[in-house]
Amino acid sequence: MDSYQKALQQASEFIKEHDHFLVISHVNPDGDAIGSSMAVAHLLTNLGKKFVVANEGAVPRRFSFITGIDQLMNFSMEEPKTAFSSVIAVDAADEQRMGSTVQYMDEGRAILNIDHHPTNTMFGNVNVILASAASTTEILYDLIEHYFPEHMDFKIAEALYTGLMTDTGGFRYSNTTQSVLNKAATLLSYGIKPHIIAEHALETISVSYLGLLQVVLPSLRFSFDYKVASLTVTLEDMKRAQASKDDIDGLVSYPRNIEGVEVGILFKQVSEAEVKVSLRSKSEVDVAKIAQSHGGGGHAKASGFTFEGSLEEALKLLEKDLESILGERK
Ligand SMILES: [Mn+2]
Repeated sequence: MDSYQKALQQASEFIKEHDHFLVISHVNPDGDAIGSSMAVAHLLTNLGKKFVVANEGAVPRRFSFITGIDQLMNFSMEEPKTAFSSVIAVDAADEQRMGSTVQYMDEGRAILNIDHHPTNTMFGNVNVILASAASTTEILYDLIEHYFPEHMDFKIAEALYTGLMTDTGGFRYSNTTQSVLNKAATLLSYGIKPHIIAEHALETISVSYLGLLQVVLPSLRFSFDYKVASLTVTLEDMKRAQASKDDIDGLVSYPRNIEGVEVGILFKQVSEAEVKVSLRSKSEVDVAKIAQSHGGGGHAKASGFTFEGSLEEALKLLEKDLESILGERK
């Protein structure tokens, strides 16, 4: 049995042996974080276990179609009644990524950590980390298929598929493997409708999203002979477009998708002295390394970090980083 199979077995034992779980993912949850949380929640329900599934931050509207999503508590809005001694963390690379949810854990808590981020710090008592997995839901698929096959159902399939689909950019990114498509195909046998999930999670755009795009597009900036493109979202832009946090997700695809561009960047001003930097790579440039060198994390092709300083300073910092990788600025 290889180490991944062994970890899956330990995870199955963790789930069987414990009860009254706190199920959490990362702050500002994406499709994989939410899909993973809900898949675990439905599995625990099917096993007759008690749990609270929660996050710091609201569920983006495009994921509100997921069956049972009302169970997902937003800990920045409401607090749980008790602390938890058994925790299942999904799609969270480190304890900071879980935000304030960690304060609801008992001191001697046991954590099952399931994730696909190569930067995962192995903070769990049981760690199931597979960096080659396209999504955390792909790992959960393996876990459920091997150890809880009789509990797989429509609700779990819908949640797993959502994570697989969103983390592969609708089965288009380089992490779309034969195994991903085989798993997606098997999930369809539980009655889920891929066009409906895609319509909700990928296709639908809000009026405020388009408004924000309109305001932000003039900030498009190229450097390094059109190998790097960036967009900037200021606090003023957010106000002008009456946009919400949700509306920012996906904006980084615009610079990334431009013909010839290798690295796409989104600079998002969080406050006068804080900037969130999202990095996307289409080439050999490993953007996880850049993010890590500034205290962030992620994958080789998608990463991010928070910078303490002004927008101008953040732009300069990235230029310096990329100069050492891409050579002299042209
Ligand atoms: Mn993920």
